Amino acid sequence: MDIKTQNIFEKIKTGKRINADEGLFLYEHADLAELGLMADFIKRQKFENKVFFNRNFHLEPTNVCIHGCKFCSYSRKQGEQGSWELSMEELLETVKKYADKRVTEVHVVGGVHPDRDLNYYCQLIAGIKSILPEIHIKAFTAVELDYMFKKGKISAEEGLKKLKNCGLNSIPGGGAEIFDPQIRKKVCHEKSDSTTWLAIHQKAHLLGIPSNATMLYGHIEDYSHRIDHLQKLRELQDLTNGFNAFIPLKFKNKNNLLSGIREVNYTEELRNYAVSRIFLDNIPHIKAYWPMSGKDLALLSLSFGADDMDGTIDDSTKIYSMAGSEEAKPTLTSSVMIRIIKDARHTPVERDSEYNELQIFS
Ligand code: V47
Ligand code: SF4
Repeated sequence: MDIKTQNIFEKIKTGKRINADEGLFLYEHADLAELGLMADFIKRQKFENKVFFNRNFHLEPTNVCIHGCKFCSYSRKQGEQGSWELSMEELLETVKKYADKRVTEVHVVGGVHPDRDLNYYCQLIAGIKSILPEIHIKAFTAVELDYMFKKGKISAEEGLKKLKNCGLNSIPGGGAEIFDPQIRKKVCHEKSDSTTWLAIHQKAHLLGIPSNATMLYGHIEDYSHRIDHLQKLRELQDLTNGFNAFIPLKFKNKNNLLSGIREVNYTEELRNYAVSRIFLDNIPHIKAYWPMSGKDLALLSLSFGADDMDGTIDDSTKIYSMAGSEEAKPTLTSSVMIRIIKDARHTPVERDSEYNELQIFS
């Protein structure tokens, strides 16, 4: 280990926070095995050998979207070939299929549809709760929420309160992309800016609605933009402590306007997991989102700081298969999830959406 890495490891061992320059150094120069060692040290201090998962499914009401993010392979304009707009009845029929399955969470996410508003989505949330009263509803990125609130001429605070009253439990981490305004302008100039994303999450946390955060990386950003992104999340978490998990999302290049960009390789993905774990000392969970990265890489990332495999999914999301993920039909039964985590020599723990431990499979 060189002297700078040794100093950083010393800080980690004594529970001190690393700064932006040190984060940048790790991205640019650190040896991958040494990064893994440091990230795994932190992960084990927090959770020992445990790896979390839940039983969940996704509900994607529509892929019609007013925005045209260049990295997106999923959105379509209204009426365009490949677009879908599920009716309330169709959505609730899908939910009914889960009445006799042991799922604990539904993740609702979709395009920013021009005609659907806060009342519509409140009705959807309440409808889901009437069918599955115990389910945790994690719904709507800050970008979808921003549109609902603006359309309804309602403040974020009032809008979030209304959704919470209808049954919303938490907010997923999507829409964060990369906070740097110059990069954001180039890859998703139309949608909510980073200040708005952060403000909606802050408001949610203050209202007792926890959330997750993502970072879309591996396109046109450089390491300094990633550190800036992580720093903004760390600062907000210092204020609110409302983020449960951070999910790094590697840019996938199929069927979108950035298809000319080569995807980063496995070593870069592992580097990114490790730096995220080391830098984000105040966000408890680092999620390896296997429908995006593939199961094998997700399992490897568990030795590079990640502690959470998200959930069983039940082939209910299309975002990543449309962007070229190797997981064309993402589904894991809980028994397979348990087996692959055990095969990687970790202890699987089924969790609920607030990370309460439901069952340990030791
Ligand atoms: O915001 C879109 C990303 C996100 C591509 O909170 C892409 O538990 C890679 O946020 N390549 C939505 N990424 C998904 C999301 C998420 C996923 C899993 C768990 C949670 C959680 C949240 O997907 C978007 C965008 O950043 N995305 N296109 C692409 N081509
Ligand atoms: Fe719309 Fe989200 Fe795709 Fe952007 S990433 S075009 S906001 S669905």
